[in-house]
Amino acid sequence: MDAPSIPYRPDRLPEAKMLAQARAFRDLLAGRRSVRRFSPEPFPREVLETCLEAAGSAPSGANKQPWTFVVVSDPAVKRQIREAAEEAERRFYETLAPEEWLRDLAPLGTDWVKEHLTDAPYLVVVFAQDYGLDASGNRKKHYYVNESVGIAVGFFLAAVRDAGLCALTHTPAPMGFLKKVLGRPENERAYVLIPVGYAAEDARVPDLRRKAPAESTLWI
Ligand code: IYR
Repeated sequence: MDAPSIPYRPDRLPEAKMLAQARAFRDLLAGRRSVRRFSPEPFPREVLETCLEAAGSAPSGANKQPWTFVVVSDPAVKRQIREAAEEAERRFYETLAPEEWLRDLAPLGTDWVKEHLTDAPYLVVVFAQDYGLDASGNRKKHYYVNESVGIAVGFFLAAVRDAGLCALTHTPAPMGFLKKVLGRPENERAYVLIPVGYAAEDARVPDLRRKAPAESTLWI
């Protein structure tokens, strides 16, 4: 039996408009920077809800949508997350990180202090579902989980940028504490933690250079 389907006729653009839009979107994304100093100023919750809907429109293995977004705004929970993250990060920077890794991080100016975890109005904690659980607790297969969740996070970062807000893809190492603090079920694993908000007035970012197209693209 054929699976049910519906027609799909996405708008075509005239070529000049196609190029103009491609350039505008490239420029919008090129202006995105990872921000580590946030203003505590709030922004409308509906904007974040909408950006999360954009994230949820990402393609995923067998359309399983194997992600959960936990949005934290409760100051006590943010503080708990910051304390646990800083404890893990302090161990990383002071003992675990190999020399080469620390050298690679030096241009970013990062250290174990994570004020963004309490300053940003929202922390979006993304969980990957390694398998599904139905209502009776039976395991359901999920596919290409890391790829699917990574694409959803990419959609989310683009949506946040388009809304004029800033974000940071933060992966405190190790991230196991997030599952405990947020009481997530056995099938979920913390994937990335994303503070979202306005950049602080005095925020600065490293003077990074992006690869030129010829360094990353091959046309055959
Ligand atoms: N998790 C640490 C270290 C860190 C690692 C990478 I790779 C980065 O691109 C940035 C930081 C931290 O968040 O400081």
